Amino acid sequence: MSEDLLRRKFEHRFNLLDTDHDGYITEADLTALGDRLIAHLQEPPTSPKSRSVADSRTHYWRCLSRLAAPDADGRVSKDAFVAGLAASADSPRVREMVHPSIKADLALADRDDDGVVDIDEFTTLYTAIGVPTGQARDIFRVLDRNGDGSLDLDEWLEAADEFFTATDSTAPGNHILGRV
Ligand SMILES: [Ca+2]
Ligand SMILES: [Ca+2]
Ligand SMILES: [Ca+2]
Repeated sequence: MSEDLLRRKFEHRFNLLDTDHDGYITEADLTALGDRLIAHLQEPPTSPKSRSVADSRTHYWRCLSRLAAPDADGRVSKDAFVAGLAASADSPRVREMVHPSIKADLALADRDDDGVVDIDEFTTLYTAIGVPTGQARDIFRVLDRNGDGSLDLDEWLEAADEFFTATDSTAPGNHILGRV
């Protein structure tokens, strides 16, 4: 059962990263995703926040291509993605891949630069990756574990780590990217 949950989560993650829906993740998918966030939040493309988002996607791709062997055309299939994540779940490699993009996304979403993300800032970011507003608001409430109305970096990283490792169906981080 728990392995089913992990597989469902990894497949869900894959589908959101496969920006052009061709059944493979490529470096271009990750670049496009970063560009979409930057455009949606109307951040100037050359600002430090935008550069961090772009750099974090390059980093994500480099880590992913070590973790989930790309084919000869530089593409990671869904099976390779799921197998690579499953094989790395207990190592720091997934955290190393994911954390920089979360830090960059938090900074990008944090429009008033108070160091945390409120529900409106969160919802704006999430609609950019294709999560409907109502669902984004629900996700925010689950991830805001201390219920102070804002999401700080620790809460966000904890949820991401749970997403990639938790086999407990009640772990809040399971829903960081919407219902799985
Ligand atoms: Ca693709
Ligand atoms: Ca803020
Ligand atoms: Ca909080």
